[in-house]
Amino acid sequence: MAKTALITGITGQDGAYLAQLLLSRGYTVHGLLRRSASAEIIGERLRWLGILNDVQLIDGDLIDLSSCIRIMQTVKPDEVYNLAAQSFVAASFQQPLLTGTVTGLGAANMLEAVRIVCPQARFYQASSSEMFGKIQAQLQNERTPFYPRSPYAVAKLYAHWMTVNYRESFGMHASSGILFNHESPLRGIEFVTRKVTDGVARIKLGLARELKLGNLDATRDWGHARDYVQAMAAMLQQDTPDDYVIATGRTTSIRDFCHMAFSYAGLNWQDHVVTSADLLRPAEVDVLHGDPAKAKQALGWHAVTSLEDMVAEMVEADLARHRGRIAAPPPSLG
Ligand code: NDP
Ligand code: GDR
Repeated sequence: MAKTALITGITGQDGAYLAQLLLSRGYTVHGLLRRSASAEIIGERLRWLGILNDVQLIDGDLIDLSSCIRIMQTVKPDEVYNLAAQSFVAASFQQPLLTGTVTGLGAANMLEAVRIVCPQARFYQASSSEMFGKIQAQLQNERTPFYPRSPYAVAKLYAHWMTVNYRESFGMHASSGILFNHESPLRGIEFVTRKVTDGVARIKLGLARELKLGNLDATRDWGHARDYVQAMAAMLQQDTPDDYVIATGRTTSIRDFCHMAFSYAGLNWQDHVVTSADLLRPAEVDVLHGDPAKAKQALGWHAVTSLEDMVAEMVEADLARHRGRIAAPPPSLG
C-alpha cells in the first residue's frame, strides 16, 4: 500500500527535496502551507523541481495546535516530517520569542497532534548541529554534549528533547536527525553559501561589484540537501526510532568557500568580498565538524555530493537565474 507523508516546511529547501524523494518512492505527499499575502511566490522551490502539482498542500500553521490536529485528522499520515521552523540563526537574535514559539513550541504542537490523533505515525524532527554551538568535542557525534549559542539553537534543543521525551514517555516512533549544514540551489538567499554563489553570479554578469559578508573565519561541515533528505527518510524506515548525526565529516571556512565559489567563475574573491561588523552575530558558532559514523553503520547513509560539485551546481544555477532575469525582467507591479 502506498504510504502517506505529511511534511511541514514543504515550501523550504529541505521540504522540497524531501517531497521529490518521497514522490519518487510512490508516497502520497501532503504539505502544510501557511497563509501568505504573496501567494504567487509560494511553492517556488516545488515549482523549480517540477513537483508543485504533485503534492497536496493543506493550510495550517505550526503555532496553531488546532490546525495541526485538524491536518492530522484529514491526512492520516503514516510518516510526519517536521521541517518547519524559523531557521535563520541571525534572525533569532532579533526575534527570540517568535523563534522559540515556532521552532521550539511548534515542534511540541506537532508531537501533541500526532500523539492525540495518530500515535502510530512515525515522526521526524529536524534537529540541528547548531545545538552543539560552543563545541565540547573536536568531532561532534550523538554523544557530544550540547551548548547552544543562539535563541534558534536553544529552541531546537527544546524540540529535540521533546522528541526524545515523547519517544520514551509514549512509545512513539519519533526520531531526531541532528543535521549539519546542507545547501543547494534551493537554499534561502540569506544563508552564507547561497549569498556567496548568488553574489558570484551577479558580479560575473556585471550586476554587482562587491559582496558584503560577516565572519569569514567560522567553519562549517557543508553537505548537499538532496543527500540529507535521504537520511531523514531512512530514519523513519528503521524498526526502532533513534537520533542520528548527519554530516560529511569535512569542515571548511567561509573564507575557503568564497575562494572555491569565486574561482569556479574565474574571479578572485579578494577583489570583491568586503566584511562588515553589522553582519557579525552576538554569539558565534566558530567550528562545526560532524562524525556521521553511526548513520553510516545503522542507516547505510553517507554524503555523496562533494563540496566542489555542490559549489559548481549552486554557482551554475545562480548564473542561469540571473541570465534569465536579464533576458526577461519581471513585470512591474506598478
Ligand atoms: P527553510 O528556512 O528553507 O524552510 C523553513 C520552512 O518552515 C518553510 O517552508 C517555512 O514556510 C516553514 N515555516 C516557518 N514558520 C512556519 C510556521 N509558523 N508554520 C508553518 N510553517 C512554517 O529551512 P530548511 O529547509 O533549510 O531547513 C528545514 C528544517 O531543518 C528547519 O527546521 C531547519 O531549522 C532545520 N535544519 C536545517 C539545516 C540546513 O542546513 N538547511 C541544518 C539543520 C537543521 P514559508 O515558506 O511560508 O516561510
Ligand atoms: P548557520 O548558517 O548559522 O550555520 O545555520 P549561515 O549560512 O547563516 O551561517 C554560517 C556561518 O557563516 C557566517 N557568515 C555569514 N552568514 C550569513 N548568513 N550571512 C553572511 O553574510 C555571513 N558572513 C559570515 C555566519 O556567522 C556563520 O558562522 C544554518 C541554518 O540552516 C540553520 O537552520 C541550521 O540549523 C544550521 O545551518 C545547521
